[in-house]
Amino acid sequence: MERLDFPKDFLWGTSTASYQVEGATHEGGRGECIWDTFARKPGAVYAGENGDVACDQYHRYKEDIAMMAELGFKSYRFSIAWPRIIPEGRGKINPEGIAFYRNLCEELHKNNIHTCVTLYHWDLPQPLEDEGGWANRSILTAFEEYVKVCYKELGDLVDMWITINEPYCVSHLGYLYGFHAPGQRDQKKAVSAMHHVNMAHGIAVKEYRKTGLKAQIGITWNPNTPRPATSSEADKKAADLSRAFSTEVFMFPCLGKGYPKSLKEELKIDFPIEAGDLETIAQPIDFIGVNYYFESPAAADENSPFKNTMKPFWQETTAMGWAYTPGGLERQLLWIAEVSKGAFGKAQIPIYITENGCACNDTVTHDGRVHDMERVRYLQQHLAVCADVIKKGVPLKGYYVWSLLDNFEWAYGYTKRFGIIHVDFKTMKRTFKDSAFFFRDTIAGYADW
Ligand code: GCO
Repeated sequence: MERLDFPKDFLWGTSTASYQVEGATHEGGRGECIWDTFARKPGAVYAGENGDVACDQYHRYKEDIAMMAELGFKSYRFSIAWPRIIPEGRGKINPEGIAFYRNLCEELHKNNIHTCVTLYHWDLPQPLEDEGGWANRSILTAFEEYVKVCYKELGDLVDMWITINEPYCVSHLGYLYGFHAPGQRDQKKAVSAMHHVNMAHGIAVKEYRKTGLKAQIGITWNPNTPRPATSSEADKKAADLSRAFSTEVFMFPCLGKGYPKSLKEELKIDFPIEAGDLETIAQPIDFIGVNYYFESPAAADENSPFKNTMKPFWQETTAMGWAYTPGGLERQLLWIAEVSKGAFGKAQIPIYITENGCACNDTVTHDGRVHDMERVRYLQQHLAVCADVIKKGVPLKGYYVWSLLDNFEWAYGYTKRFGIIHVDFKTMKRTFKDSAFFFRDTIAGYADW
């Protein structure tokens, strides 16, 4: 029997995001966001599905919090919908939006659950996209206005702030590949968005420090740290370039290292940097959030504009077609600990896994249960890596499973179930899956599978 030991103060959490779980998109004074618009585009989202109802957490948050408390989770990571706070993106503040998030935070604290709040998890107010969105530097004044409202109105109830969720998805998926809202395919806009999302992070940290509030603040990246598909020099270089273009482009400026030189030398990329920008971006942070799902093999590809391509997986894959690669998590965490060592004069920067989990084809069986042992196995493999890297000196302080609930999985709609709680999207009935009970026991210290 293998027993996994986690530090007594290891933070066990679960994650969601506003557009994926809240619903009530036309309620409570909320304005339109880019995902409302994108989901109406034919073919953009599976079967034209959208977040109008989602998991209806806007109305059912007390039930969800009670279920989290029953499982023993100590922290809930959720995001604030910018269009609930400032419906037009700038200007008028929506008091109903403030009230909703205050009620949510107070209910969490009543249940001894810590609040971990993501300021931006992709639901940009549509009027700001109409101005050019993340590709237009003007977004920075709007984002500064927004975060200052959040700090002022919610700062007393938030234990941990995450500035941006996955800058890669904001810029690359939103403006380069078009898979996500706003669905643009324009490299110049994408490169501007990469820089502006880095700037937004720095501004958010800088403004937070001015408040004198004492919560931790950091950022969540979904680092892509591919392994070379073969031991050839060409594939090793391709893996390095892929990591630079999708991960170091965000991590390095934020850690005070500036943009990777290979992006200019190899890909001729110039960022719209203005005087003082790199200093603004490199604000000292209290933690690094990591979203990890899988590791890809990268190979050289001269036909690719980015000179690399991802090779198919040979491993077993989840319902998302993502491989089981727990070894990739170990390699990634060791790499992050190494490259962040000494940043801001700190020996180490604490790391939290802010998302890890998998999609499975879950069904409620005749006995009213969901036997998702595939997900339990995925989680066991990845938690074993977490326990191991801590022993190797990685400053891993907590783990948030993605996700609390089956929810709106972006362009996949509701077809990919990531929750440890099953949601019947017709009735909104929640059902603990076996993976929920697995977490209850793990959090309680019975990680002896
Ligand atoms: C992400 C987002 C989540 C996703 C989850 C599964 O990491 O893409 O933060 O919103 O739903 O990762 O893809």
